[in-house]
Amino acid sequence: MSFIRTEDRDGVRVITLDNPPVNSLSFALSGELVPIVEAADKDDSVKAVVFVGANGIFSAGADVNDFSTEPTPETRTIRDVIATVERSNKIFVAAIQKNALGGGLELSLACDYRVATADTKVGLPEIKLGLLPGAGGTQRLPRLIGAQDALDMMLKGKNVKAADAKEKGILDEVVDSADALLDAALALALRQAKGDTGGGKRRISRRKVELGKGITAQAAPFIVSQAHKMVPAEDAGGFAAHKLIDAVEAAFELPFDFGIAREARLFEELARSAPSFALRHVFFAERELAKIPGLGDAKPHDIKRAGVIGAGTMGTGIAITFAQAGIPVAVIDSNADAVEKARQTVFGMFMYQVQKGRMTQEEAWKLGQSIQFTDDYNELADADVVIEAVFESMDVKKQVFAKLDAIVKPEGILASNTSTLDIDEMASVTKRPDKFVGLHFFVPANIMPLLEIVRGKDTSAQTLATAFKLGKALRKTAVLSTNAFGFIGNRMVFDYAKAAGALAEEGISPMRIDRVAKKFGFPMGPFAMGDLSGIDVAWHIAKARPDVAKGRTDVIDRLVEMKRLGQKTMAGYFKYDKSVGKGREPIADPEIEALFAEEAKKHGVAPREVSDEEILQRLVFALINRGAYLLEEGVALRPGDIDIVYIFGYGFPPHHGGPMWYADEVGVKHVYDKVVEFGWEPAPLLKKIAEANGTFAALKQGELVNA
Ligand code: T1G
Repeated sequence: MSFIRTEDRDGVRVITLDNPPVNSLSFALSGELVPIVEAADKDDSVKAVVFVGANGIFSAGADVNDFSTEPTPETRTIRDVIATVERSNKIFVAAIQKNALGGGLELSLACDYRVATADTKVGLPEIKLGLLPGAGGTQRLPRLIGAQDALDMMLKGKNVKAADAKEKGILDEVVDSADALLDAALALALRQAKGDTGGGKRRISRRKVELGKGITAQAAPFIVSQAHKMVPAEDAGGFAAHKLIDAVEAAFELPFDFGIAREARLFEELARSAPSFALRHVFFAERELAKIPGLGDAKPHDIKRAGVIGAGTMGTGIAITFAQAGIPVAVIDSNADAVEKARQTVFGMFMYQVQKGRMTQEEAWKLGQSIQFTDDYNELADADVVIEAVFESMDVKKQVFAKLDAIVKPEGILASNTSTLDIDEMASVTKRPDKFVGLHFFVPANIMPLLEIVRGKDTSAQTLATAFKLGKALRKTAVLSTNAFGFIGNRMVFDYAKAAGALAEEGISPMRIDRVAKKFGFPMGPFAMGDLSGIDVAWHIAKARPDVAKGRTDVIDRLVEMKRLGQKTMAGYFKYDKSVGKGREPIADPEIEALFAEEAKKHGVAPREVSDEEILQRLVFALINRGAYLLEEGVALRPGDIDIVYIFGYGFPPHHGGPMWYADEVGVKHVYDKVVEFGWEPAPLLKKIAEANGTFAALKQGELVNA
C-alpha cells in the first residue's frame, strides 16, 4: 500500500501524506518517504517542495503502534525523513490542515516555512504518552519560540490554535479555508525559491536558543532548575517531564547535532519506560471504548433537542454540558427556588468562561439562552433524549418516567442519571424499554469527563449507538456498563472504601492512609474522597446494599449520628476549617481515630502494625479484584474500559495505566496471592489468570476468559 503521492506544480513537488485516518507517520510511511524526499532534492527541475496531508489533516504524528516494535537497522522513521529534509538546500513548505501534532509538527519544523488553515491546531503532545518529542522538537521549538514558551508548550502537551501559533512564530501564514491552503503554500514556496523576498532557506537548526523575552543566557540554568521543580517527581508521573527538560537543556548547551543525539537517547529511554507503556495503553483503551460488539451497523439517531428533569446540581451540570455542545435543552423543575438557583449557576458558569477569555459575552448569552427552564413537561414532547436527574429514589424516578413516556415522542430516548439504581426497573414503567438507557454523569457533570452508559436488558443497539454518539458530542469519555448495582466505577469504589475502613479499624490513621494513596498518585485519598462525596451518601448505599457497601463496623452510622457528613458539614472523617485551604483541606481529627478504635474493639477487630506497602496493596488490589469480578460478570466489557473509568472518574494515576493495567505491571499472580493473604474472596477470573501466569491485557483478544 502506498502512503505517499507526488505531483509537480510549476516546479514545486507536492508530496502528499496519505495514511488514513490521521496520516500517522508510521515506519512504513517513513520508509517510503525518505527516498521520495531524496529524489526531490536531487531533481534539478524541482525548485521547492510542499508537504500536504490527505484525509483532511496534516498528520497526528508518529504512529503510536510502532513504539512497541523493535526497529531493525533497515527501519526508517520520521527522524530519517526529517534528517533528509534538513540536508537539502531546497525550500520546503508544510501546508497544514486541522492538526500537525507530534512528529507531524516536527516534520513541519524541519521545513523552512509553515502555512496552515485557520482551524488548525498544532502541538507536541508526546508528554501525554510518557514520551518527549523525539524527532527534533526539543531542539527546534526552543530555537523557534524561545525556551520558556517551548517548555511550557511541551510539558503541558497542549495544542495551540493557528492564530496563536502564528503569533508565536510557529506558523508563517494562516489561510481561511482548506481550498486556499495549497495555493498559498505553492506561492510561498515559489517566492522563497526565487529568493527575491530575502527569506530563502531558513533552517531553524541554525538559530541560537533564545530563552524568552528579556531573559539573558545566564538565566539558562535557572530556567532548567525551575522547570524541574515545577513537574512531579520522576516516580510520581514526572519521568518523561524531567527527561524532556534534560533534552531542552541540551538545546542550550550542545551544538544542534549533539542535541539531536541526546534527544534520541532520552526518547529511547522513555519509549521503554513503564509510565510510557501505561500511558500508551490509556491512549488506545480510550479509543476502544465505543467499539461495542453487536453494535455494528446500528444507525444512531441525531440528538437535536434534549430535556433534563431536575434542576439540582446534577441536572444543571448536565444542562450546561448540552448547551456547551450546542444542543438546546429544557430543564424541568417545579421548585421555583431550585430553578432560580440553577439559573444563577448557569449564568455564573458562562460569565466565568467570559472572564477567562474562553468565550465572548455574546457567545455566553447565546449559550445561556439555549437552556430553557420550565415546569411544563409538555415542552419535552419533541425531545430526542430526556435525562432524569432527580432524587435517588426508585419511586420518584418511576413516576417521572411514567409521565415522560406519555409525553415524549415515541422515538425519544429516556435516560436516567442514577448512580446505582436498577435501569430495567425504571424502564419497566415505560412502553419503550428498547429506548431506555442509563447515562451516569459524574459531578460536576459539565467538568468531569467520564460518562457511564448503562445498557438495560432491552436497550436496543440503535439506542446504544445513539448514546455513544451523544457522549462524543458532549465531549465525554463514555464507557459501556451493563445494569448492575453501582455499574463499574462506584461498584469498585465500595470495595476501595471498605478496604480503607478496615485499615483504619486496625489502627492506621485516616491521614496516613490518604497520604499513601496520594503518594501513589491519587489526587486525594479514600477518606478525603468520602468526605467530599458525603458520609450520608455512603450511609444510604450501605443501608440499601449492606452486602456490597457495609464495612465490618458501624463507624459510618456513628458519623451520621454525630452529623459529621463530610466537607459539607465541615467535619467527617477529617475536620475542616475555613481558614485552612478554603475549608477543603482535611485536618486529622483524633476524635475519629478514637471512634475507629472504639468500633474496632466493639467488633473484635485487633489493632496491628501495617506497612505503607500493605496499605497501598489493600487499597489498589481491592479495585483489581472487583474489576476481575466485573469482567467475568460481563458488567465491564474490557480491562481497558475499567482502567479508563477509574482514571477519568476516580483519579487513578494514568502513569500506572489504571487498576487492571497495574495488575499486569505488578504481576497478576502477586495480586492473587495477596488477595488470598488478606482473606478476601478472590475473583475466579483473577485466579484463572494467576494460575495461567497470564495478563488482563491478553483478555482483550478474548484469551483466558474462555480458558
Ligand atoms: N498513532 C496511531 N494511531 C493514531 C494516532 C497516532 N499518533 N493518532 C490517532 N490515531 C488513531 C486512533 O487510535 C483512532 O484509531 C483514529 O486514529 C482516530 O483517532 C516522534 C514520538 C489527531 C486529534 O499524540 O490527538 O509523534 O479507533 O479517535 O477524535 O516526536 O487522534 O479509528 O482505530 O483520536 O478526530 C504524538 C494523537 C504521537 C496525537 C484526532 N501525537 N492523536 O482526534 O480521532 S508520538 C499524538 C490525537 C510522536 C514524535 C512522537 C487525535 C487527533 P481507530 P481519534 P479524533
